[in-house]
Amino acid sequence: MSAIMNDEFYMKLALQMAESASGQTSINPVVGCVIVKEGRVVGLGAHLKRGEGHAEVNALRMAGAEAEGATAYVTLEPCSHYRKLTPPCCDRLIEAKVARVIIAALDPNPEVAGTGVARLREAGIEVSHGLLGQQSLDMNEAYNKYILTRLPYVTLKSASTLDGKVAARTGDSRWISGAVSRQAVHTMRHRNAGIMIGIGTLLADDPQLTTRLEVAALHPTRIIVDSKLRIPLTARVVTDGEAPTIILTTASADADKRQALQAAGVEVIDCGDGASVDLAEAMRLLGEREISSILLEGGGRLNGSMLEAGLVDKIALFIAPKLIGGGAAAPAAFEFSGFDKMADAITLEAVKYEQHGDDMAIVGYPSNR
Ligand code: AOF
Ligand code: ZN
Repeated sequence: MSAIMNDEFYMKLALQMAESASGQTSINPVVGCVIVKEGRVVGLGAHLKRGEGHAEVNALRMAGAEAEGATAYVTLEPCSHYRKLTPPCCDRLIEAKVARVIIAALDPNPEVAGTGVARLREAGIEVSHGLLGQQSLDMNEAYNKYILTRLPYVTLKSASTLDGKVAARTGDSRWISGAVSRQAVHTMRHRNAGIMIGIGTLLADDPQLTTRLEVAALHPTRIIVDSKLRIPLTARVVTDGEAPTIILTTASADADKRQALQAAGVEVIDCGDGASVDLAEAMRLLGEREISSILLEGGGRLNGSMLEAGLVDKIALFIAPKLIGGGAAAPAAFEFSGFDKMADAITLEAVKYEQHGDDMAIVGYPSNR
């Protein structure tokens, strides 16, 4: 390993620190900061938890008086807005007499959005932005959407065979993808605020929907789409107490069942008064509860409905090199009425192909999002 020491080297370090906090900052972005003075790193910091110190504050605390005349590498534009208790990071950097600030990405938060850069420049600090900016934006995809819309960022994840099946005709589905893919999926669970499935999948698998990695990790809030409240009170997501559970239903769902679920500690949310859950309304209500990102783990019907409604921001489709067959009896990853012409198909944009053991993941952004 012989990385070249330059601005990019320090920004990469800041990005690495930011990424390590992915999943633990709630609705806030992940941000890293490195302070360098005369060829020595004098301060390192990341934003670790919403409500606690920003990256710059943590790094400046470590640097102390050494920050004077130093260069600060920050993965996101330093904030310029007054918040609950603490002054903006811009003011902190100015007070510390930092000479240069190198920023990866501007903060899309309308309260900041360029004013951080302006404030630093007014104070005579040399400022640049854009260095590895895309990497910073990529690790804050959910934040970038949520801060502007208050809607959760939805990543649809599915694991299917080469012939597009998510189970055999008997319903058996353990396992389609290999161990390496499954660990990648559990990392995705750690990084999302919520995990969502349909009642069909719950009745078939009674899943826990927790994060299971070699190391301890965070569990997302479990979200079940269940228009008629068919969920059994004995379901693991109701009884195990491992993470909060939300059930999305409709105003016409059975009142007794609703009460029993609430008594068991589950939150039941009405999403419209139609025959089935209004998914767009569901996203709005989950956003209100500060669920800023959701990992959607299907089944095919819910995947299809979310996709048709234009509510999916990103797709990660894991494909195992297996063929299971089974025709219409074997469920597929996406079920929706579809289009007459191939030219009308939903396509993935900015597609990436990743290898996970023997499996492949196709990752991209649906064109109708
Ligand atoms: C920074 N450095 O490390 C972070 C920033 O809830 P608060 O008070 O922490 O404010 C959150 C807002 O601050 C967030 O929406 C974003 O604009 C900015 N986040 N800014 O200078 C940081 N985490
Ligand atoms: Zn700040």
